[in-house]
Amino acid sequence: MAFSMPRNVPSFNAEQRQIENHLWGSSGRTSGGSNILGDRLNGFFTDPKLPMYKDKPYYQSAIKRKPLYQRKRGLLFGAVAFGLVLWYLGAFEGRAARERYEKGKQSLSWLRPGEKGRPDWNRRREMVKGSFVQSWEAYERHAWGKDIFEPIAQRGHVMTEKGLGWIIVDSLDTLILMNLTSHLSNARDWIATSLDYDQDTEVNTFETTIRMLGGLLSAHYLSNTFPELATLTDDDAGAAGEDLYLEKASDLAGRLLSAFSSQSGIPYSNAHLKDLSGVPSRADSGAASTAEAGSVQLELKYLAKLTGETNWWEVAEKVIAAIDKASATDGLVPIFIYPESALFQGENIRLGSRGDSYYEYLIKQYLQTSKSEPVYLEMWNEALQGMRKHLLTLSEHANLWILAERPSGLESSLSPKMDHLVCFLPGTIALAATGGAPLSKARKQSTWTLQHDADMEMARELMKTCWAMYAGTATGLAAEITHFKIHEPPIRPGDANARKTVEKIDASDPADAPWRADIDIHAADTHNLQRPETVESLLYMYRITGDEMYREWGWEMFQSFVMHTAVSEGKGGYTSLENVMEVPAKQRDNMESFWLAETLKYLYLLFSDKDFMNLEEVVFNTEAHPMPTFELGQLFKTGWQRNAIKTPRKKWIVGEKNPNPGEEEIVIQTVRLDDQVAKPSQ
Ligand code: DMJ
Repeated sequence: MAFSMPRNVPSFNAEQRQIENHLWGSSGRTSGGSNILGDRLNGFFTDPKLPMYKDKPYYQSAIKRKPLYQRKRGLLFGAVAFGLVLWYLGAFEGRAARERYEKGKQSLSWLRPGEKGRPDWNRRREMVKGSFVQSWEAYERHAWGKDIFEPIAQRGHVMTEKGLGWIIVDSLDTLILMNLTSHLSNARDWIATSLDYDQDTEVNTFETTIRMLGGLLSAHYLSNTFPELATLTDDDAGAAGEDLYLEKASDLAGRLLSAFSSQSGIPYSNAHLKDLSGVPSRADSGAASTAEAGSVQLELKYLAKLTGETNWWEVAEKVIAAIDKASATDGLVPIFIYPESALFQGENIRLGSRGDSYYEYLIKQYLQTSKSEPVYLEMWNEALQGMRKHLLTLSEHANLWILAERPSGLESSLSPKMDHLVCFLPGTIALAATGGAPLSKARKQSTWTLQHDADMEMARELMKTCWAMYAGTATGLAAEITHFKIHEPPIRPGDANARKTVEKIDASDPADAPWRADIDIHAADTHNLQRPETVESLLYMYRITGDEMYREWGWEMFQSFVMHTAVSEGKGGYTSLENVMEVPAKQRDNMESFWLAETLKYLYLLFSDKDFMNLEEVVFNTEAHPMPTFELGQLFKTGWQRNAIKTPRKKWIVGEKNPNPGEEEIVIQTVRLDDQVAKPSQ
């Protein structure tokens, strides 16, 4: 594919910066080293050329402020007056929130439909679809074609000059699955006439791959494989061309390819869509997040399969080979990696932000090619054992299974916190154990072992913990991050002194139920972005175990979302929350695209028949876009082998003693700062 290559890289326009300030600045926090943090925040506030979009929590509290007494007196008076205004507005807002909530509660009586006997899952599924339609129509009315939607202000914004169709493209496959023909027709029309990737802008490689490339590829798959769903008229299909989604996907992928031009093949965090250059992260000393680097493979490999172009395949697997060569201990990888040298930065290990989907894509790559590439299963199993050994611990009062973090490496202490993002894990463990088959079927296979039973126990227990993160708040919705009280010293499940985990968790349990005493939500983490990970896991757990309890938990969550995140009783769409610990919950003004792409889709599938999107036939990418499993065939094979050296490689400075004797020389990491000369990192 040929592209023109102009060299000028413009600064982002003021409006876009404002949007990013709003989005990033309003995020919560998650753990990280303070230098790393400093880098991030510096980059955030000073660099006009920010990566396009990120859905990652940041420390807000770390912004340094001078003590008040050092400021001028006038400023102090100003601040007091400003505080009074804020207080007044806050009080006003509190009243408004209460009124909104009471009104909403009355009008939402349909939520408890008075079913007699067995729950009517078809009806519940239609209610989820109803919420999707409300969200979509509010977006159509107020922000059509925009990348960001603020349902309360009833407006939208683009993230680039012409916009990227962020919400439209991310929603395509949900529109198809829900059979929303006329809405899909509008979306398709917009893509055919307005979506143009030839833009002078940088985008985040990972986010654009999982949401946009994944969305287009999934729409291509579904519309070809299930033509009876959301069937378009001949005019619709003809006008835009049969292969509209695939053509757009190929164009976009061609532009993202530049991100993979680093020495090691680890992608740079950003890609410039027009000048086709990869751009390292301007934070984190140029390091990429390991989850981001390791979560583009399903999309690129499916594109390779569809087009027969093997370069996509090679690019994708080179990344995993490089991560493997960096030699994680017990399969657990630090959350940053340098694109040039493929050396890990720091020792922060977690399954939350920046770590999560690296692990998810290991097992899903194994399933994508119909279990014919054992290398990915081996890496997944190693990591899962590593999690048991280093991260799993029990809570103090109810012995809930907690998947904690090791912010300073595996030899240092546990940090007992779980990002909501970690809740993809229970479902993924169950998926790995059975390959997506129902448990009853999987257990009859000769390959089933006691280890698989133990893995299913881990999946069930972690699912229960994620449920407790919802059941333990006033709104019934989880906070962005939940901390837990754990035993001191920590106790692991299976240890001689480990006690039985609490059997049942219910939102109606009394205030002094022991499990409630284990949950500790910090003030900075109380927001809820309508994230999907827990309902995602519920879908896997329900399909695999057949236990209806998981569907019921999903139904409770859906009701809580409707009750607290609806704008104008749902007619205005649904939005994020500031604080899940208060009722009425204060709302934020942003509807994430993954509310449509993931959360509502997973709920819809949870309430659908079990063979609708059979888990043995599709893999969902990390943005919930289903793609088919396939055979390797003649064109493709695993083109790499695992690294035999198991000790983590250390970064070193040229001229110093090589800490990796016997290995090829490692090129020192270089960081490109803006458009200046490359400089060695510290
Ligand atoms: C989504 O973009 C994806 O699920 C990603 O893997 C993690 N963050 C959001 C949803 O929380």
